Amino acid sequence: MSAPLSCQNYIDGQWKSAQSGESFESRNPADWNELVATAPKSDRADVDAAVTAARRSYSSWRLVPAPVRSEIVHRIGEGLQARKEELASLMSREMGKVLVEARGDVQEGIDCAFYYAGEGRRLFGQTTPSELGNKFAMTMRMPIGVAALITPWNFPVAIPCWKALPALVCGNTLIFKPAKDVPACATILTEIFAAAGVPPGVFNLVHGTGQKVGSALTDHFGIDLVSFTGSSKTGAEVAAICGRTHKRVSLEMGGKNAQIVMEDANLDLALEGALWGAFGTTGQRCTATSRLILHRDIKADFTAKLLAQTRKLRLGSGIDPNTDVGPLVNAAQLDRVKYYLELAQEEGVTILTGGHPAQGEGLEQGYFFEPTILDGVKSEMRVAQEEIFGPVVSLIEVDSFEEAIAVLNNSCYGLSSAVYTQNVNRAFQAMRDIEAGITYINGPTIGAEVHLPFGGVKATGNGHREAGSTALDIFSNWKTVYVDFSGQLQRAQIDNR
Ligand code: UN1
Repeated sequence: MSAPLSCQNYIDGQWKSAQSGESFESRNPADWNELVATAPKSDRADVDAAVTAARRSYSSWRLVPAPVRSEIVHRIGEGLQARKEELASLMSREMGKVLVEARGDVQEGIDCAFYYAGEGRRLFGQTTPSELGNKFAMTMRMPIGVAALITPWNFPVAIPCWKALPALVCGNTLIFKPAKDVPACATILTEIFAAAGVPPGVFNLVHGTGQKVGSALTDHFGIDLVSFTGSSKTGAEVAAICGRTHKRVSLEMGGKNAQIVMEDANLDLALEGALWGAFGTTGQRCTATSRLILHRDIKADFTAKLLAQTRKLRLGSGIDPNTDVGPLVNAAQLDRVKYYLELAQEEGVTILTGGHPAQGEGLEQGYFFEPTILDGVKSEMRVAQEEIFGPVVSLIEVDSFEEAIAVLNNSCYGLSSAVYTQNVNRAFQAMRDIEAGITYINGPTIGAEVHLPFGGVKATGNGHREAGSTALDIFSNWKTVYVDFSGQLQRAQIDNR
């Protein structure tokens, strides 16, 4: 057990306590006796200080050439590589994910850094002919200003990197508000940013709750943009406040992702995909597979195999290399999953395995829940409609491919989706007809890569796409520039030919 980390805010290049002097604790969800960190319980006063620093530093940071800004982003990637193991084990202790996945989370941050480091030498605009002679027309990307990044606990490194790195390359200054469950990961990440040479005030860290820090950032007139990942309920509140205060807002919210398995699928492959998609990260991904839509011809066989494999999954601390499934992140998440299991019973579904907080040696002091399979689920039931964010998967039987697509689309969310079929026609129909931001053919719903757009439709998002070159559209404004070198007043749209 390592000594607890004493985290601080990072404002204008200085590590500081909250002005209130108060703090909160971060504990290991696999063993709540282990204190992982303490962190400042910040409020509006700390947010004000961070906004002042970010606004002041914006005037110089926006003028640093983008290739120079991206050299710093490259060094952040190197810093993440150098501290990967340390960060991964800290992450596993702080929010519970198994070590291999924690390494993957850091790796996603590294990949993101090297991708956006290259973007500093592109940031392409367009040149296009003018309708008038001796006149030049072009577009260029301009930074937006001060951006607030409000991030969740399930990807404590990858998601802040998805947001911060393109935002920095575009020339914005930032205030990072990590989820209150992961202050230690956020602190190490901030140390890496500072060591890479991000100037004081350009990247600020303010710890605390959504109610205090998140809302102070969202309604602050010194903030130009909010990039939020979290629940659809909170996202709707964030969007409403940003609407009233004229901010750009990018929202990445819930999912109720489904994997379809057709009767022509490679069943062993579909089984591996389902296990990984449903129970990887203890189901705590916004891309997690929470519905399995199974063709009736293969359902019995597939379900029997899935059940056998699920029963073999080993629960435990994420640090233990023998663990397949770690704990839920906190007591509130455990209560949420328990609530949905009660609801499932009221709705009359069959619990094939799991269904309870897990008992057993080494699990007594953690938020463990048994990997759970619900059978006999109907598409309209609340367990099939609402995001659970835990190791629970619902089986829905269908009679045809058309019905499978209709069931998949019967959701207010639309993030990720997967179809297992060996029929190329069905694969292409699925790509066309599925209502989701991401569709996998013969792969699970989780595992998006950083150089492609990430985001969803319907209540999952508000039209933006993180990652890839599309993230640049969140963090920059287009400026259109006309240069008239005729020496005369030329009037566009006036018929002077
Ligand atoms: C999330 O759960 O919010 O596609 C992000 C994936 C990961 C990212 C998930 N690369 O599953």
